[in-house]
Amino acid sequence: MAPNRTSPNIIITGTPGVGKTTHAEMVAERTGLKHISVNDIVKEKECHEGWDDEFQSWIVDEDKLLDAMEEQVLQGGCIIDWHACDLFPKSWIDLVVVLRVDSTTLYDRLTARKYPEAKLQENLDAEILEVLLQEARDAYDEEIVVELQSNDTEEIDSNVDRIEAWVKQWKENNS
Ligand code: DAT
Repeated sequence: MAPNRTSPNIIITGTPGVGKTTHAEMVAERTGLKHISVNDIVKEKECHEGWDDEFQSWIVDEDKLLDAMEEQVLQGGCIIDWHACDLFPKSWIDLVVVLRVDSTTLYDRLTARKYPEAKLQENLDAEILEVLLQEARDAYDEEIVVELQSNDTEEIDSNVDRIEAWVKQWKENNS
């Protein structure tokens, strides 16, 4: 089924600290697609039911969030940067990139961010148990879900090259 858009929508997902924002910004710069930071939308458009103090994060109102994003995403050309993916309708999404990282590296990144203990542990467990990868595989067709490693800057470069090439191919196939 051909989507009604001339530029693809990509989700870049994974456990916090895995490198989503870093990748999304670089892919946006290379491809001209727009980086959509879902965290910023949740905050700015108040798509939440308050703040969870223990986990230091917003309690997201998913319906409100989807309403806030729909118009822009349906136009295509969005790189959606978030630590969850299964709320987005399948018809919105052309590629799901799940970034992965070794747990010791993730521990260092989240410690540097001064995550509280409960949140640090929850996220390390989620990465080890491949929660986001499973969520992506359960929610989307397997051929659009790609798992990429994000342990060092060389991997960032090769991931960004790969996503850029995919965008180019998608545009050729859908022009
Ligand atoms: P996220 O958006 O998934 O929370 P981020 O892009 O903010 O992650 O990255 C968290 C920190 O880790 C940031 O200081 C950049 C660094 N980082 C991310 N991916 C990396 C990689 N593949 N190699 C080296 N550093 C990386």
